[in-house]
Amino acid sequence: MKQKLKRLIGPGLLATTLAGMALSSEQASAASGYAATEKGKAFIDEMAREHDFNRDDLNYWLGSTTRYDAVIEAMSKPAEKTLTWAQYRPIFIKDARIDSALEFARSNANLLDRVEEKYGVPREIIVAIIGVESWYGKYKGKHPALQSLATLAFDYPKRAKFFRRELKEFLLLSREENFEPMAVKGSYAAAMGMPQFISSSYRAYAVDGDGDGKRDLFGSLEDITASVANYFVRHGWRTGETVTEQVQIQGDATALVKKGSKPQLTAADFKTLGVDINLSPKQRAALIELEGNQGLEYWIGYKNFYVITRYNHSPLYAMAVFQLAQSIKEGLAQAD
Ligand SMILES: [Ca+2]
Repeated sequence: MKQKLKRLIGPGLLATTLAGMALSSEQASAASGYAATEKGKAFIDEMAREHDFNRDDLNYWLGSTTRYDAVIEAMSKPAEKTLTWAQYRPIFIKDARIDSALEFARSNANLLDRVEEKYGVPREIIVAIIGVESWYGKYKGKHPALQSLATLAFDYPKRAKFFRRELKEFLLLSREENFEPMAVKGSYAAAMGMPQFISSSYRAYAVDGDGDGKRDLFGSLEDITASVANYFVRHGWRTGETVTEQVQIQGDATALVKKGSKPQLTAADFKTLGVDINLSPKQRAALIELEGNQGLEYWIGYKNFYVITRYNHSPLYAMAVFQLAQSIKEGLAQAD
């Protein structure tokens, strides 16, 4: 019902009309693009059957969508997997980005007051995330989201399951937020808007900060900042707690580092490396190893560090966000 109304009034009207025309002509029974593939057909069936999408719309969208090689190439070399911390850090922790961050924080000070108050996530973290993700909107992504997702869902077996689900989420999101699916742009993995939410995150965690009834992560700073804060709250951010701190270790850290970013280590575990940390009996932390300019660095990753990795699993990413946030905090304090 909702979809029907939207199709009548929304930008989907053109698509529906075109698809309808095409289907009524002779040649049109020969589907094209991903609509002509077995995987595409099965997907169309599923979306029509289980989610009540119009088949003509689905055929038009996937029929106009073909394999996008640039996305497959990009997927095989994300910076987080090929760079060391020494190489990764200067991409994000540099004067130009810190200046943009401070400018963003200052010009949105009142908004950030409200978001911080409501969600308990400090402004420097929210501002750092938006800075690392899109440099305050400078890099929101130029890849057609539908084509990226369809390519990864149907032509990239390694991550097909994940991206097929994201493709589905993307169409559901487009229907809910009244996006024209073929017009939406994103990163090569179809992360969207200033905070670069993938479709499932957009649906689950984006909020309507300005109360206009839409969740607009492309243009509304109220929606964008509230959505980032909400994402952190929903993943367990603990207001006021330490994120991470650097430590010196003695001995071989391999076994503890291998446990990953999820806090699982006790104070006794840290003691085996000569590190004295204050953890309550129930509290756990992680040991993060980074290859810095001066050799290996070791950092204690507390719960909030892990929460940052829920945004992007790489510890390099979480450390970049943390250090950019520190620079923002210091910059704002100096100006006061
Ligand atoms: Ca809104």
